[in-house]
Amino acid sequence: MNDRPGFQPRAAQPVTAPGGAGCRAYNSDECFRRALVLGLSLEQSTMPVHNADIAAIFTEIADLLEIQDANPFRVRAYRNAARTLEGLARDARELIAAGEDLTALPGIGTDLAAKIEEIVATGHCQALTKLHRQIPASVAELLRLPGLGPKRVKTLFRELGIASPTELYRAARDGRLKALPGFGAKTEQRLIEALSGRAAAPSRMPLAQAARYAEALRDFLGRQRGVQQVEIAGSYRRRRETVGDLDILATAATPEAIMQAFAGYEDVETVQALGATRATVVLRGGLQVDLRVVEPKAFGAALHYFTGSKAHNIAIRRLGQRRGLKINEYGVFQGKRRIAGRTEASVFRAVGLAPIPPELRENRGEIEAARAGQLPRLVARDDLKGDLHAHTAASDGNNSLAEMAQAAREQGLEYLAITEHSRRLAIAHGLDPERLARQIDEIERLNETLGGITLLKGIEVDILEDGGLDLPDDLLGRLDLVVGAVHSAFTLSRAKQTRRILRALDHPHFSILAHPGARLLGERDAIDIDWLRVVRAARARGCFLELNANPRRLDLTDQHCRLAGEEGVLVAVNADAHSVAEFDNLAYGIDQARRGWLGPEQVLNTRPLPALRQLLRQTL
Ligand code: DGT
Ligand code: CA
Ligand code: CA
Repeated sequence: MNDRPGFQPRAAQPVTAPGGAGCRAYNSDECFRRALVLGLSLEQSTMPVHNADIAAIFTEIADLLEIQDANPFRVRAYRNAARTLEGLARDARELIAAGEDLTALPGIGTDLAAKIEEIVATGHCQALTKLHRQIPASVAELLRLPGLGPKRVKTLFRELGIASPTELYRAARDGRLKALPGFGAKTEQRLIEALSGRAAAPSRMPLAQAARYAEALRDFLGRQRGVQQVEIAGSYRRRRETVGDLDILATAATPEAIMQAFAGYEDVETVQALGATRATVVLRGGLQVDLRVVEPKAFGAALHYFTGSKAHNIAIRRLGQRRGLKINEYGVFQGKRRIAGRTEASVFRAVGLAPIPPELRENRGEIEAARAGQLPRLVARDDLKGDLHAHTAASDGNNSLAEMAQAAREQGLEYLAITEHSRRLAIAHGLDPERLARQIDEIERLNETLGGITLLKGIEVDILEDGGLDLPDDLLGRLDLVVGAVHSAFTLSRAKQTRRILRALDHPHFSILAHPGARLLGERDAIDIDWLRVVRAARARGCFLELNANPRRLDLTDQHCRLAGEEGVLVAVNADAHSVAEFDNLAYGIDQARRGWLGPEQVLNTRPLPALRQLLRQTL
């Protein structure tokens, strides 16, 4: 999980007052993001302002005032108001609409009540805007760094004139921080680490990498005393190929216990906010995690809301509005009466919909499909009967034919195609005709002795720059299937790249176009091709497209899966395993296929072997 040498887990340092419940309800990053969201949404006038949004604004005001050395009572007033808002069962917006007196709320006087009304009405707070003019925005950025609260930021700004992360990095590197009151060598070191890693760290984490943190954390939280339900919502639950942060929801008999456990979790690097029912931490490795503890009767509504996507939520809320219902993270309301929210299914039912699988919730037609009773039955891992792309030690894999066969069988598969690289890919020890011929014989011999699984003879042949294939026809004709892939000349123009792929598909023995976009997530962009032409050509030739399940590839994208499905081209979900352990990656391919609306009948390797063989013979 963490490959830093000499890595020592250590307890987190909550950035809260001792014993205090949540003195920082939100970090300013979140405030900023939310402010952005609000600013945008108000222009489109679709997004209501929630209590959390108001609380975030008040928290940021308090932070900035504190940096300015303002009257501590004023600072505390904003913090208390933020906490009050977060603890309210009803949105301030509703209270105002109902003509209720906000000053009846604890800690809210006439001044703060007016500000709440202002934020609800406009999404902005003049007081915050004014503060932003006085304090360089870059100073506020310092608040987002590990271990830096308003007090320390104030010291940095006053004593050393540090107003940006860059200046802070220089001062830390030069050893000027440890002399400051409230700073030590340890803090200095931590800041150097955080600041030097910042530029390099990608802002989104691949799903599989996030999963290693997420699943362990979910298990940990689930084991805490009094915890009833734990779900990871957000893009993680929608199984997007990368996640920005994790959004965890829980119900618990005693929220304090789970909040404390969360803040003290061994993988936590910094606690950015710790309140009574919500907290934000950053894990080692940089993944941010939000935890919210909600009431059981609102769990389904919160799960739906925080699963998103935002576009899906907005569309669902509109649907509710047309039925006179109000839908938010606390439930579905008819007037003041909560009519649904305990389960997610109850939320969908309230707007007349069958439950929509999280993978589809992108407002890409799933709501219309649910209304029409036409949600697809999505493919599942158990539907897979085989895998059509694997390597052994003969090219660049780690294991023998027999070991790969056994591992595939243990995964419940009935067939596995062995598809080594071809000679052109010398770094991968690609096979020349002679070695491929030898492997063909070897597979035939091994199949006699294997039980419960059949190895198919294949190749992952390089598609050359002109669209030709890297091995002779007669040899390719002896194989059960030919998987072709682009491993070079990634930057050809769209016209040339498309022509290259179309020529490859034209080849008489070509079966499956492997990782069609040839991208590497976060490392290399997809090749530029005319996707519709390629998909249609594949259909015309009886060829198939691969969805490569390696988490670094996930190639096809979800949208291209959907295109293939709609155009009637079967998709092969393959692990492209280079070792026995990598068959587990099939799950990520299935996630992506589901996001692409694919059902089992649209996936090639859900077919039993005889049906598969027939389909492979039909390639023209
Ligand atoms: P990410 O973290 O960038 O990979 O993507 P998400 O979808 O997890 O987004 P995140 O973490 O910002 O928020 C989690 C969910 O909360 C999001 O999918 C929908 C919901 N949500 C967040 N902000 C808003 C909002 O302003 N309006 C609505 N309707 N929903 C929101
Ligand atoms: Ca998220
Ligand atoms: Ca989030």
